[in-house]
Amino acid sequence: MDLKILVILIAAAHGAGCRNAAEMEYESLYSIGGSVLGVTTVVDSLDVPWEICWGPDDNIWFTEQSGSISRYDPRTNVRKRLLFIKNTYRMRTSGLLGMALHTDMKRYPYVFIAYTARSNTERQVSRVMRFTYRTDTLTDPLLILEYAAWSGHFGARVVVAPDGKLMVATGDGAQFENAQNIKSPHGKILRFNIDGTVPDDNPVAGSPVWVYGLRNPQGMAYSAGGTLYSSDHGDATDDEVNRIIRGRNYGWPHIEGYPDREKEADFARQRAGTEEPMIAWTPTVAPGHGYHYIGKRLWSHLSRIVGLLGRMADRYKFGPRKLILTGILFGGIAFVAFGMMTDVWHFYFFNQTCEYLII
Ligand SMILES: [Ca+2]
Ligand SMILES: [Ca+2]
Repeated sequence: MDLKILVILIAAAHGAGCRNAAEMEYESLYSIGGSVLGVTTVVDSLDVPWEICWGPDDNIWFTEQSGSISRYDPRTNVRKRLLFIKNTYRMRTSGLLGMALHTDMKRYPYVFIAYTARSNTERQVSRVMRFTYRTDTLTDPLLILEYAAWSGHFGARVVVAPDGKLMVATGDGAQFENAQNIKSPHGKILRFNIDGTVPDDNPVAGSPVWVYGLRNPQGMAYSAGGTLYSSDHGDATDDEVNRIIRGRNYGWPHIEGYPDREKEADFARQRAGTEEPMIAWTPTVAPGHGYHYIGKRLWSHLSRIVGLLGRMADRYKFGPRKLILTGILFGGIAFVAFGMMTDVWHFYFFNQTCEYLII
């Protein structure tokens, strides 16, 4: 599989005075309004990248599903593998998936991952792990959670919350009873302290469950104001984006999308604390990860980029379903990309074409 990280550089308004952009060789160059936008591949031959994030070292960190955690320095063009997790169990959508770097790595040099492992028995298991980052390597593995894995619906997005807690989105494992079972870690968003213990102020004492009733949440993002949003893959209908509120029930499998059928409305009436999505899509769109952006000028740029990416989807054989605009909801934007502000805007994103990434 030959997957890539692409970078889009957007020159500052009116395309002037942009040294980095001018030095870059582009595969494509676009003019959008008063801005210049160039696209080039910076890393290729990847084995299904699943997570990408900007590190405090101004490097791009990313996971590959086969078990690699790597770092790419956009200034030197050097890619370095930091860790290969040998016991990764990769089958269709399982493997090394989500990763989050602590937002204050000087004090807390921690990297969190969610992956599927070969256990000591015949069966595969899902794990949430913490590693400590030390000079070009990841050491001191700490197991935060190990739980049952089946053949799909792994969720596996991890983020560090503004309050320093670790949030983990888990899929229901395609086992219908899991999402509404408060004792199961599946079909939930879980909340941990970064040492793996359960915070005292979680909704249920001693339980990592923060919210429940989810199917396969693969996207989480905090807004600048500290609100957590999460996308959730629906079944044949009703992909969702949810505003995550402590202790709420997001309905699955009894409610798909809005509670607009009689049985769904009954369930919502009978159960306190059910929460309907901010938006639901039918036909489904398979929302991936999300990123929250603020800034009017950037928003203007991004609105146009999303349109452009739609066209690039054909050119680079993106699944169009991978690109999703939720900016109307967030007052920002969400798609598989992120940015850094210098005199140019940088957006790195994966050219993901793996048929198993969306279910
Ligand atoms: Ca729902
Ligand atoms: Ca419905």
